[in-house]
Amino acid sequence: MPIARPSAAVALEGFELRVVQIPLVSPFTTSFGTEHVREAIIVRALGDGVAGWGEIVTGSAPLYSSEYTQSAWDVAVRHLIPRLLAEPALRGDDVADVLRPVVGHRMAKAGLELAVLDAALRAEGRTFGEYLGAVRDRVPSGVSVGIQQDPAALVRTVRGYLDEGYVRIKIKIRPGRDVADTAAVREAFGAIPLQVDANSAYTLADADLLAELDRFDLLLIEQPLQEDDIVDHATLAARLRTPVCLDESVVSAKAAADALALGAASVINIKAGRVGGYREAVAVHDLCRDAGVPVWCGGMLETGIGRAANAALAALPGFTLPGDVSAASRFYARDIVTEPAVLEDGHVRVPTGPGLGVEIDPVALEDVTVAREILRRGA
Ligand code: SMG
Ligand code: MG
Repeated sequence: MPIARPSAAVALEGFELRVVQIPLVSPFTTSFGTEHVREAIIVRALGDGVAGWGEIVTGSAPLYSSEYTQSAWDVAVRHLIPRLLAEPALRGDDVADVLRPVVGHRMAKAGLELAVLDAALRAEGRTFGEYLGAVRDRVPSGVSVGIQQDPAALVRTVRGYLDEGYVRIKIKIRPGRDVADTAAVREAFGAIPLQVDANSAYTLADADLLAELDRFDLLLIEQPLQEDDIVDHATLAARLRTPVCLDESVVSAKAAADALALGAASVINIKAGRVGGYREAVAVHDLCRDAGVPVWCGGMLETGIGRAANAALAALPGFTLPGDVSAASRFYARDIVTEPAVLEDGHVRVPTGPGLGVEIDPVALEDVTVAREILRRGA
């Protein structure tokens, strides 16, 4: 079900970029490091009487993927924004095609696409969910739990999230913090929906160890091997009973199709930033749906802007597993939108206002902004 009706065109006058740094309510530890502050780039597309918001989900260092704040900022300023401003008027639907000559830099492209789409849809009075093809007004909410001090601390942390109502738990694992951590959560909470995410921390030589996780009846193991290890993932998947889900490896609809054809994954995590935009994310959704492959919506610790977009995306019909679409309070004491996402009965609502359906809290945004630049047409 490809996007049925394109967005209106916007006569773009410029873009505003901001680097924001938002403190996390608690440190977030993955196999590649610990974050205390979320750094991201907030985009504002400035049109003729309209404006739209987007978010570039890069972090401060190239650890999850090769992109990071300064690479995204540089490519946006020097290459991507000039291409967009060279168009007299632009539909959100055309952003990906205009930016296609630039290789890679998918998160940067996705954030710019989102800002243009938001501007166009606000002008039309249409919601982002309608535009994408959402079929639900709320989505089940899973939570991603970082590596804790020890398994006992992990159990305490997970208990807190279960008490809040999260319907699925994902725990981060790394070598040395895998089987015992997973066992502790299984033993403490019984048959809860549980999955693990390795963020590329293993190699095929760890296959026997990873097979020990089979006994925990996990929903899936996410990205055990490196981004480029598609063939190794296929070899591993054949040795595990736990379904293999790919995150980092799926950088496009083509990459998703290839991974499925090779048997490298039986579940796909969809993140718009990682695949270069929301339209490409819908393409991944569509091909998985046609192939009968379950998908779920990943998260990049988004602010209220990207979080609203993810809720809309996760409301598409092929998203049959709960996503990492949590309440804003999972990460932030203070979001940059006036109505941060909240957990209601284990679900997050898909916003219903025009465009992304969230309004920016200008004071909160200003307070977390550490760099700002405006690029205008013809300047
Ligand atoms: O937004 O809830 C969230 C975070 C979910 O674990 C999460 N994301 O590999 O899936 C993943 C990680 C990547 C984030 S590290 C910047
Ligand atoms: Mg992941």
